[in-house]
Amino acid sequence: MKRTTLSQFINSVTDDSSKDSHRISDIIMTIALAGKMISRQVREVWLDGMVGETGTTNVHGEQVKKLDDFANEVFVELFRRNGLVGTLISEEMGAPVHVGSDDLAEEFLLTYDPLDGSSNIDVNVTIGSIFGLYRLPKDSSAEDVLLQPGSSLIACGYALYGPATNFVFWSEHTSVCCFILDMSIGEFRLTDRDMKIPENSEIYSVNDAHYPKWDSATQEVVDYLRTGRKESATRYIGSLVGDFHRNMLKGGVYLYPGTVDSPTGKIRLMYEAAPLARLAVEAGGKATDGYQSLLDIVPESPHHTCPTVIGSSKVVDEIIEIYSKNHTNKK
Ligand code: AFP
Repeated sequence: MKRTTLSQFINSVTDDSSKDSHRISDIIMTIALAGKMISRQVREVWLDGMVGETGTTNVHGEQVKKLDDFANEVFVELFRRNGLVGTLISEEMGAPVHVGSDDLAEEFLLTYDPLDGSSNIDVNVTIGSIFGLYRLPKDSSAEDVLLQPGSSLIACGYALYGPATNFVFWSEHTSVCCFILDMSIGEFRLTDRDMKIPENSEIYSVNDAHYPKWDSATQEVVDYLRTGRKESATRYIGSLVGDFHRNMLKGGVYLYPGTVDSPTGKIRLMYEAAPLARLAVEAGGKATDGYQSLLDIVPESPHHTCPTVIGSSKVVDEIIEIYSKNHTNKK
């Protein structure tokens, strides 16, 4: 018996009597399609001459890769055509883009990092697309209505382009579930309908080269992870989504702390930190900026960045304790 396909799975969790449930299912299927289209291009990148940069920089001042641009356009094109969500916010677009085609669409905001870890594109190392689907307050006229915290996510997940392509998501109607792309039929197949992150692990993922620029609390945290626990191992791909996926399977913690020069760090809240934080929490893990849950932070702008710590609950608890001890000592 072959494994359940994504379409079969989505059909089984969709409430036939609810327009809302149908809409969420259609949105998830569209994101999975985007994942398949991007996955195909990632595999052809060397043959299609799509390596390298476009020569432009994005809103974060980073060089845009040709594949970043392609992946962003895949999302825009698919959602412009079907009009299922009101607004898109992407790492690669300076401002939110309106694509909705009916009243129901206006209740949904889709945020995404079309290609996370793009510095790894040209070296054939795992990258992925991260998304968050937010429900917007009804009839709100406030201008900042798009600035939603991770606690108002109703679905989130990622497509991972590694040796195989995975699609992992959580929604109001499901647990965290994992699929793998069956290339022979072009469909994702279910591998786990209730993913749980191990409670503890020796793995930590951080860019150690930033050590001299961290504050003393963060230095203490990383010293502890390195030498203060019974066992310790560093694994850092440089694609958050890749590090996150490994940690979901094996346990571990991913950290991207702020530095003295850049206290909020680099990870974008609305389409990187919050969606992955929500997945981790729904899978039994934890997520913090050191002092508060990542799910409680209300973004000040679509591209808001925040210090990020996500992973196995026991390790994250230990990290929170070190931060809070330092905070108390400073008072
Ligand atoms: P890009 O998607 O712009 O490549 O950023 C990737 C990322 O946000 C995250 O996926 C990595 O873990 C992190 O940056 C790597 O940053 P450092 O090179 O500073 O470690």
